[in-house]
Amino acid sequence: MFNLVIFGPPGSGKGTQSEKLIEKYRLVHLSTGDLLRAEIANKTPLGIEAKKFIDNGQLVPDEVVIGIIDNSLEKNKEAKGFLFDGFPRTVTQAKALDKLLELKHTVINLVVSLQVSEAELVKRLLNRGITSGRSDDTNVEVIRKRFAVYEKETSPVAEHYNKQEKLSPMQGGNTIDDTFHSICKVIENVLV
Ligand code: B4P
Repeated sequence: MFNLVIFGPPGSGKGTQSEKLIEKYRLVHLSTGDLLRAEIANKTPLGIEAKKFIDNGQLVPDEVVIGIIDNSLEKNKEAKGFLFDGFPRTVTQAKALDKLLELKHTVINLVVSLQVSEAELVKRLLNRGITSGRSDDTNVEVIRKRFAVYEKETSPVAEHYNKQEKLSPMQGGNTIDDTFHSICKVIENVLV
């Protein structure tokens, strides 16, 4: 089994690269952002609650997203591997993921951390906001709040995986294809 985490600030290209990586490596894509947006679109009680946090630039509570990931792992028992996109976003989530994978006798093999300048991130998110209709991408204040939350709550997750010698920092400010090729090179090194 090969399990990959794609990590980085909002707009760093996690979702974009994940689409390409799942096709190439046949991994099951678990994006907590997508799963939460599906709950919102279906107006489930969980979605209605999550929307308040997302629209305000905050993280959805740990127990909610950990529950979503637990369910998704159960639903995909035959998977050859998973690509975790946008999860874990806190050290609590990272520790919970380690435990869930241990129960399945597997581990995270690699964490790709995309590094992009803040100016480029703002540009990308506002651009996406024009076409996606995503309410968290249209307001600069909400975008800045997401960066602040990332610094405080999410960036320590990198150290969690650094200690496990699984972290691979990578330039994410290049073109989509160049970034994809760099990620593939690192994956091939881990797979041999
Ligand atoms: P997510 O859905 O995870 O999204 P994101 O961080 O905003 O964006 P991503 O990095 O995937 O960017 P993308 O590739 O699309 O999170 C949304 C919200 O959900 C969070 O703020 C939070 O509230 C909640 N949430 C999700 N997971 C959670 C968790 N685990 N715990 C708690 N809360 C959680 O790229 C962005 C744009 O850039 C796109 O338009 C793309 O086309 C463009 N782009 C990408 N790569 C490019 C490149 N190389 N060059 C030029 N443009 C590029």
